[in-house]
This record gives sequence, structure tokens and C-alpha cells, in this order.
Amino acid sequence: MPEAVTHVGSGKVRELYELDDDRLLLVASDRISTFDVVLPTEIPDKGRVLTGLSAFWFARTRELVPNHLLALRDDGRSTECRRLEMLPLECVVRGYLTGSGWKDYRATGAVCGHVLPEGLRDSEQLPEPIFTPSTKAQEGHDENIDRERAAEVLGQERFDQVERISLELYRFASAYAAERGILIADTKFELGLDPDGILVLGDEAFTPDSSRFWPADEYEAGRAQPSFDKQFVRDYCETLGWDKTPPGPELPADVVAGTRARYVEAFERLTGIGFEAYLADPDVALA
Ligand code: Q0N
Repeated sequence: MPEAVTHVGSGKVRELYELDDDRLLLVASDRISTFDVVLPTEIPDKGRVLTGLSAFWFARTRELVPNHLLALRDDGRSTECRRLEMLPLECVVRGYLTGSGWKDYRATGAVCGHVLPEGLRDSEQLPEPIFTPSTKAQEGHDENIDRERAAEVLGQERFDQVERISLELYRFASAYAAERGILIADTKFELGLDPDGILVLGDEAFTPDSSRFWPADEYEAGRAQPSFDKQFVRDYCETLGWDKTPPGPELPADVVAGTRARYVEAFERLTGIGFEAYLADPDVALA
């Protein structure tokens, strides 16, 4: 008998349900988006890879900051979470200059109020990682906001704490991943408050959907980097002359298989756990 659940939200590729007053169920689907469009073809096990990776990072960062994870379900794609009061901004950390950070830098020389050295190139590593929060847009792209605005929204003390924790999380995970051949160019977290006002990490963490993963052995500043996970999909889409507006194209079997293999490879490299072992018992990600 399935439990009664109320759907409380959805992202492009994940769903959130209410379990009771204190707990939510976060379910990661196998859907994939590219150029901000969800494609009609799924990548088998993608949701399990992302859920397992996120659980792995939650287990390893709990000393830095508590997180919302209560339990991993046997399906490997669903997590029971503590219900939080989410902060009204996205916590973004950038270690490399790409995406909207690169765009803002080229236009203004700064990103979210961080004035950067002159002459940085596309995808270049920053002298230090920077905290670059953004607003949560209902639809469309999140908008970068400067630190003054973010401090107004959160209050200075909470802002300082959120920035410090975000940078600590990024430094920890990016160093760990780099040793395993994956550069985490940037990443996005969602933080919330528990009923005692303690800051808690929610959502997913350090997955390829919430971060840009780049293959370290192909890294070269001065050009756009290949994506560790989505490059086959992007390359295939580019061959079609698709205008990148919905609906997106179906993916052929070889692109699906190659992409699934990249997700599994990211999981295995970062966690050191065989993906089959994760499927047999998801709790190995927490050990
Ligand atoms: C929550 N979102 C953001 C997942 C992400 N632990 C929590 N408590 C209360 N609210 C949320 C969480 C979490 N995580 C986070 N929305 C609500 C966007 N969602 C979209 C659906 O997938």
C-alpha cells in the first residue's frame, strides 16, 4: 500500500513529496536537460547516480554542515529529508570562470561584486573560489545578485555564515574530486534552517546537475570545456541544427549508452564504490 503523499514541488528532473509535517521525499528521475530543455529520452539510472553521489557527499560533509538527509530508500533514487525553511537564494560557488560568471566578468570585470584581476580567460581557474549567490527565479534563469543585496536579504551575520560554509563545502569537494580526475568548476547549494534556526544543507550536493563537472585531463583555459557528463548529448544536439527551444530531440541509443556510462563513471571515480554495489544496497554510499 503506497503511503499518501502530497506533491509539494518539482524541478526539471526531480520531484518533492510531503511525507508528514517534518519530512519530504525527494525523488530523482532519469530525465536529462540540455541547453535548459528537458529531452524526451531518459538516461537509465541517471537519477540513481545523482542520488547516490549526493548521499555520498552528505555523509562526508556532515562535520562541515549538517544536512537534510534522513534515509536513502532501496530504489536508490529516493531520499527522505528533513523539512526545512529554505533560504530565499541559491548559494553558488565558482572556482573557475564560466557560464554567467564569465559573461558578467567580460561585461564588467566583476562577478556578484567580486572584482577580479584583469585578463582572465574563458574557463580559467580563479585565484580563490568566490561565493556568487543568485535569486531563485520562478521560471527562466536565476539572476546573480551582489553580496550587498544578498546580505540585505539574509542579514549580515547569516550571510557571512552562509558564505563561509559554502566556500568550505566547495573547497572540500573540489579538492577531493580533482584528485580523482574531475574538476568541479562551480556548484550550487540550497541551504535552509531547521526549527532551531540551525543552518542545514538541503537539496542535492555536488552532483553533475547542480555543478559543472569537467574532465581534468582535458582542461585547458582559454576555451569552453567539455562537460564530463553531458558532452555526448550536447555534441549530438549540435549535429541536428536544433534551435534549443522545446521540444528537444529524442536521443539515439549510442548517445544514451555513452551518456549513461559517463554518469556511472563519475559516480565510481568520485565515490570509489562500484555502481552495482550501490544498486544492491544504496546505504554503501553512506558508509
Ligand atoms: C525545498 N526546493 C528547491 C528538489 C528541489 N529539505 C527541504 N525542506 C523544505 N523545502 C525544500 C527542501 C529541500 N530540498 C527545496 N523546494 C523545496 C527546489 N526543489 C525542486 C524539486 O526538486
